Amino acid sequence: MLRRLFGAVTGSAIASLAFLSSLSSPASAGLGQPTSGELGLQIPATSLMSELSSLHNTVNVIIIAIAVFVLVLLLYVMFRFNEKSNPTPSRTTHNTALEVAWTIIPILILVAIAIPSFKLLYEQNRFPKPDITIKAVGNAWFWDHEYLDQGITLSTNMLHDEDVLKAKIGEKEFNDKFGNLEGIARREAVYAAAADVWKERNEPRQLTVDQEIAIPLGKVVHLLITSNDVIHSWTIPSFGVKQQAVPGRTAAVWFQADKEGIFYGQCSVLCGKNHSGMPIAVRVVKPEVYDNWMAALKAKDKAKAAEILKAAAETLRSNQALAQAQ
Ligand SMILES: [Cu+2]
Repeated sequence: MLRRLFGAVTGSAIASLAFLSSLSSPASAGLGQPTSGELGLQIPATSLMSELSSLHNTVNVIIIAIAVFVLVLLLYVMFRFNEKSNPTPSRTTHNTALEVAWTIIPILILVAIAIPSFKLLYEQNRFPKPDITIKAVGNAWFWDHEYLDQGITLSTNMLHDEDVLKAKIGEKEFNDKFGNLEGIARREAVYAAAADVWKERNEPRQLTVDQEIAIPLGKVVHLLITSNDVIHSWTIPSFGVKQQAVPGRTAAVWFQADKEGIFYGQCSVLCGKNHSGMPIAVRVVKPEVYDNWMAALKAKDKAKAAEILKAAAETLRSNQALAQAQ
C-alpha cells in the first residue's frame, strides 16, 4: 500500500514501515478495482497506466522533497535567526549566486517533470493501429458498447442488491420475503440480505454489471466515446484512460491490456440521479477466448457468451490461486 503511494524510489526507505503493509489486502488487490484502505493508484494493466503511475510516483517524491526542504529551512530560520539568538541582524539584501541558484534549480525541476509528462501525453495520443474498435455510448444511466467491425452492441446495467438476491433465491421467494416492505425499510432489508450473496459471488457491489464487455489480451483497442443525452465519463483506472462522453461529439482513447482479469470503472462526471449506477466492467481474456465469445455473440447466443467469460474467469482464478500457493 505504502509502496504504491510513494513509488519504488522511496520504497526502500519506507521498508521499515513494512508492518503497515500487513494491514493491506492480498497481492492482487487493487488490480481492476479499488480496495479499502488503499492510498495509491490502482495497479496498472496497460503500458499507459504504468507510465502514468511512475510519473505520479516521481512527482510525489519531488513534492515531498520540496515540502521537507522548505520546512527544514523555516525551522532553521526560526531557531537560528530569532531575536534571542541573533540580536543584530545582517543587512545583506542581495546574493547573486543564491539568486541565480533559486531561479535555475526550480527551472531544472520543472524540466525534469515536463520530460516524462510530455512523453506520456504523446503516448496517450499515439493511437497505434487498432485490432478492435469499440464505441462506448453513455446513456442516463447505462452504457452501450458497440463493437463496430462486428456489428455487436452490448448494453451494460449495474446489478443491484435486488437482482443478485432474485438470482439466488428466485423471484417468488424474494417477493414473499420483501414484497410487503416499502421505501427505506425495503432497501435496508434487501441490502442486509444481499451482503452474503455478494461475498459468495466474490463480486464488488456497485461495480458488477449484467453484461461485461471483453477485450483480447495484448491487442490494441481504440475506444470511441460519445453520449446520447448528458455528459458522462468513461474510465477504467487500471487502463489509465478517462474520457468525457459529450453528446454530439466523439472522443477517443486507446489501450492495450497486458494483464488478464476483470477491470472496473465508473461514470466519472456527475450526470444525474443514477450517476452512481453506471459502472463499466471490461474483462481481458486470451485472444482465442475472445474469438469464441464474439462468435457466440454473433450467433445471438448470449448465454453461451456469458458461459465463456465465466469459464475464463474460473480458469484465471484457479491459476492465480495455484501461483499464490507456490
Ligand atoms: Cu455519471
